[in-house]
Amino acid sequence: MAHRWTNTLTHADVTPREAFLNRRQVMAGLAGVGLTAMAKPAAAQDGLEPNTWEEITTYNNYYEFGTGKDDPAKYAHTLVTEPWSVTIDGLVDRPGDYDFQAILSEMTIEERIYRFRCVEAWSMVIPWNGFELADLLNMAGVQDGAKYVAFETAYRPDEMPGTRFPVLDWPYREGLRLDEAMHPLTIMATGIYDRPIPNQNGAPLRLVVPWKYGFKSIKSIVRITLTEDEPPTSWNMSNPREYGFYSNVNPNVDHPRWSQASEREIGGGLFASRKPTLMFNGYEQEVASLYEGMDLAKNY
Ligand SMILES: Nc1nc2c(c(=O)[nH]1)N[C@H]1C(S)=C(S)[C@@H](COP(=O)(O)O)O[C@H]1N2
Ligand SMILES: [Mo]
Repeated sequence: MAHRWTNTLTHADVTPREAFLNRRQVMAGLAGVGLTAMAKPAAAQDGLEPNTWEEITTYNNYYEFGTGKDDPAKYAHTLVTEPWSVTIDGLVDRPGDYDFQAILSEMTIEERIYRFRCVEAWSMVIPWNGFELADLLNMAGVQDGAKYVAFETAYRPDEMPGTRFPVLDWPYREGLRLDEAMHPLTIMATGIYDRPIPNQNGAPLRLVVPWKYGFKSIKSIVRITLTEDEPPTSWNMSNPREYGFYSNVNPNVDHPRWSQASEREIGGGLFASRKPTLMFNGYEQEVASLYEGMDLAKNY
């Protein structure tokens, strides 16, 4: 899909970001020619300036490879991502082990440029490639009683040096309410800047929920389970007072140890001023209705 356009570029040595920006210009030029194949998902994505490939792939949180921001880029290459399969089980019509390549062949890969806001109050803009989680769940067939979706990251101590330390209760686990999981903004990312997603960013497939704090966007997923009850999640288990199940980005609900009203933009430079954090990370129009009638300070 998107690769075709990238391949029309003639410079061999541009960075992924330059190639990407060039391609977007090409796309803009083609807009009136009837080539409408490019996905145009969230209206909110227009006007966002993506971070560089370098920034996105060297400043990471992936505790299975260490707690330093530069640890994942240094150590995550040891993770073996081929072959890869994802177990989909629980309340589904077609439970089983789904091969990653087989999944890909069924899915439509789109580009989604999303804001990404870590609970630690830094942020980036990332041009993901991926497919809607809803399409994958529908492939497995969600049963009536399902209310939540639980996710698990691979747990391979031999390939993940950070898991030798009890920083979290491994494997890393996350979860969503079913309506959050089925929302069209929720994607499984398989690429960045039209390249396969690097290991440090969660290869070969990771969740991206752009209106929630980054820790909800679980990496290198090996299992997806449809459940009736709210599943246990890693950060909530480790510190329930600081990290709730919902973890929607909210400038009005502070973390017990710091303000969430503003954020530091990665790549903004040492003296850049902090930017105000937006309700639901700027996706309020799209997702606020999911939480109607809920006290967001209690359901943090
Ligand atoms: N398995 C796993 N997934 C994870 C994490 C992790 O440590 N392990 N860190 C989370 C946190 S805190 C953030 S901010 C994002 C970081 O994603 P990035 O490194 O691609 O920016 O991944 C999330 N997913
Ligand atoms: Mo985070």
